[in-house]
Amino acid sequence: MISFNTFFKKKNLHNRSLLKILDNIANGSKIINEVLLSGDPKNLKSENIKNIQNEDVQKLDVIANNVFLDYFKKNKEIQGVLSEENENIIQGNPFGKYIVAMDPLDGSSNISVNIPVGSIFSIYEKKDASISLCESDFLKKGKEQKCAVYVLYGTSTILIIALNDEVHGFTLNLKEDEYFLTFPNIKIPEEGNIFSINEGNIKSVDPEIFNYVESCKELDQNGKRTHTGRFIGSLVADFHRNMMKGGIFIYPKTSDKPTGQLRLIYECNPIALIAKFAGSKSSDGNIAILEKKPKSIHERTAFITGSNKMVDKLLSFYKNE
Ligand code: AFP
Repeated sequence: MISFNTFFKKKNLHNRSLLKILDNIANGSKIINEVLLSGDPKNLKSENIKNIQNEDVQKLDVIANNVFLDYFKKNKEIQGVLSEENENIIQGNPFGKYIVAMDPLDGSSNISVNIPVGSIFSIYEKKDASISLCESDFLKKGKEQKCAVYVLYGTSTILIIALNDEVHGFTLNLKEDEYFLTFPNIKIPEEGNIFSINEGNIKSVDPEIFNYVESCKELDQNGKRTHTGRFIGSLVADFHRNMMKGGIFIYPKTSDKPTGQLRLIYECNPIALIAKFAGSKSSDGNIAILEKKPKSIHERTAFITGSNKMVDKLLSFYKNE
């Protein structure tokens, strides 16, 4: 078995600065995994609660945020962090070569019902490390990302990395307390039969999305279904299943969320980079996700990604209007 660190040595990845960040993410995720598996009932809450001393007990997204921030703040390679949990950017080492955007615990409303959650990371080079960090450093197109990572805390804990045009998956071995390469060189199947959308929103989405979803429900000549619908409500879990099996993930603009629900910089961009390096594409229905220039750090966007042929078919509905 090839361990996480051995893998990068074999790949001749001598970028020690980046390796340190990947190591932080791997180590942080081991702690989150332990907390999730600890069986402590207070960790199963989706909201902040009081303990018996009437003290505030942090909900898990805050715990996850603190775990990763603790690592990143000590890492001299990192000049700053943008997190879903913090309104403002967090300054790191003024001379750090990288900046990191993260959703430390995505899908956290699912924790109380024992459904998989994830952590998502987007890593950029800080072009001029000597110029002090500001919000605009995070307002970059997703195609400029150096590396993207997610961790999925599911039936096992896996870490997926997109780097140098490749995507690789590692599974956490609890006995060894180490990630090992289990899914080398992941490619998204060109075609799939899974569609993932929150159908509670279907009456307020673009007609193109509505029509595409209707097309997924068409039966074949034998009256059998052509597609299957799956929506967990944890982006990482929904995307991961579709990446491995073939499918499309859609979170469009809705009446509740007129600009979409998902965050561009630390949710959609890293997933879109992983999709790209795994051979596929992502769009908001109009423009490629990786080409979008964010205007604000917590910006939301509509998001479509998955198997090439499914994404192309959906986008063809927009072109035909
Ligand atoms: P939470 O982290 O607040 O649970 O949100 C999860 C999420 O951002 C993403 O993981 C899901 O795909 C999406 O929201 C689900 O949103 P809906 O509940 O509106 O379907």
